[in-house]
Amino acid sequence: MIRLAIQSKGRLNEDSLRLLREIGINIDDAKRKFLGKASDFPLEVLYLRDDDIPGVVEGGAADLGIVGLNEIAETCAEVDVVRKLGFGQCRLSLAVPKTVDYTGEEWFNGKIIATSYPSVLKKYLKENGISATVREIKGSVEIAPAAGIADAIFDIVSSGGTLVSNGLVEVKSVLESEAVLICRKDIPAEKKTLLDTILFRTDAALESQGKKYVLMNLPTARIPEALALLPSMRSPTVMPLAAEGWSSVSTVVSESSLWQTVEALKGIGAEGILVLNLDKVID
Ligand code: PRT
Ligand code: ZN
Repeated sequence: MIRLAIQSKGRLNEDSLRLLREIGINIDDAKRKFLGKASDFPLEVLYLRDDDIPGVVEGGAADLGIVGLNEIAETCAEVDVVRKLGFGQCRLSLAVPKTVDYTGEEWFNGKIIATSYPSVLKKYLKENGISATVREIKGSVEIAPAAGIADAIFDIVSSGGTLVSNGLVEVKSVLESEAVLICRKDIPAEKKTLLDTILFRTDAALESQGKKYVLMNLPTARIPEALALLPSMRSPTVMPLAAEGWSSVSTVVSESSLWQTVEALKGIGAEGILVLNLDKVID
């Protein structure tokens, strides 16, 4: 049995449970207890506040955790970050009221900065020779300048909408964050085997993200041109069709280049192009 700590509610909860489902681990979550159990994998889920996850994994009360890199940086917990999970992207940034005459980082000297991330901020200020007062606030940090509590803030930014609606401007991104899978340092051998299974499945789920499966019919004579256009995993699959002089070509294309690729393929005579979702990619 391996124990995984995830956020009980909040921004990372749903994506954490979705990832578990994608890798074939289903939790009976109906009652959202403190401790849940998977029905189809030897795994327990511990539901915690995100701030507590790094310390609980470091101490061994949970073997694994899903948490933002920002929380690991703040708690300085001694854990291994084993995978970046591709959700919960945000950054920890310094922001100032848009009305001030911001001249550069030296502006912060002598100023008061409100934050829920005092450790990360103090480390940054020290490393950059900035002498500012750090005022720790739990929650609603963005209202601190307007409330006269601080001159500036150091907080999580995602879309930036919260800053704008509070009359603040982001001036320095200090830490890029996303949700990560963490593991305790001294994981016992029998649990390591379960971790390896989880990582194998997670990699297959992550690998399929942002990818599409493309299938098309193409005049056989144009296949060399198609091959030059298609950056496939190994090489595209080419099969002859019943109709003389035509072939079926299938391959995996990244979503970011999907339309350019499809348009180029049409340009060389591809027909009946199908674009399908990919569920898992297993190497
Ligand atoms: O109760 P608990 O302690 O578990 O939850 P919490 O309230 O401390 O955290 P929660 O659920 O808000 O966030 C959990 C994690 O999600 C964070 O630690 C980050 O790793 C990640 N994350 C990703 C974010 C955001 N995006 C985010 N936008 N965490 C917080 N925010 C806040 C941000 O501070 C701002 O005030 O959302 C607001 C909106 O952001 P904008 O820039 O999109 O407007
Ligand atoms: Zn929290």
